[in-house]
Amino acid sequence: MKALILIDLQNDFMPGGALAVPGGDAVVAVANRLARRFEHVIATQDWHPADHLSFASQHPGKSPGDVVDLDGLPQTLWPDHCVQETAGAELRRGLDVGRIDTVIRKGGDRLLDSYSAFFDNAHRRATGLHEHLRGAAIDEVYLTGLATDYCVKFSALDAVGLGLRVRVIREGCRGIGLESGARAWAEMAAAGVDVISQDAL
Ligand code: VGL
Ligand code: ZN
Repeated sequence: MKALILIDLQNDFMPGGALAVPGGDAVVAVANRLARRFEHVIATQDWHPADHLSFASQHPGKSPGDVVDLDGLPQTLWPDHCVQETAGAELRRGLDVGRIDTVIRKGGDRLLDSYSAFFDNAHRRATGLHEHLRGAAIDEVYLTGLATDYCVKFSALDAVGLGLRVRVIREGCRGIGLESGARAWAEMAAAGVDVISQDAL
C-alpha cells in the first residue's frame, strides 16, 4: 500500500511567512494534483511551543542561522515559526485538505527540534507516523513539500532507515538554501531514495 506525505505546507514557510522558503507557494498546486491520485494522504505540521529552543529569540545574543548546542546536538537557530495555534502554523490556504486523512504534528518538545516527520532530531521519540503507516499496511511513501534541505530530507532518510520504499517528487519540493537544497537531493539519492518527477506517476 502506498501513501502521499505532504511535508509542512504551512503559512510560515510560504513567501511572506516567518521562515519563507523561496517559491514555497508554487508546490501547493503540485500537492493538490498528486493528492487526487492517492488513497492515503498524510500531512505534517511543524508545531512548536512559543518558547521552542530552535528559535533564536530564546538565546540572548544569537541570530537566526547561528548554531548552538542543544542537549548535545548542534541546532541551527531559526526565526520564530509555526507556533502552535497561530495562523503561521496553519496549512496553506488552497491546499486541498479534504484529501488529507491524517495530520502528524512534530516539534512540540521545547528542548528538541524535529525535522523528520518520523522522529525528533535526537531519534528519542517517534511522532506516531510510522505506527500509522504500519497500521494501514503502507510500505511505500511518496514525499513532497518543504523544505527540501530540512524536513523533506530528514523525513526521507528516516523512511529509508525504517525499511520503507521512498520516492520524493522533485517538482513538489523547494529548499531554504540553493546549495543545501542541491546537496539534499544528492544525499537522498545516495541513501536509496528514488527522486522522481511527477510525470513518472
Ligand atoms: C523546517 C527548519 C525549521 C522545515 C522546520 O519544515 O523544513 N525547517 N523547522
Ligand atoms: Zn521548525
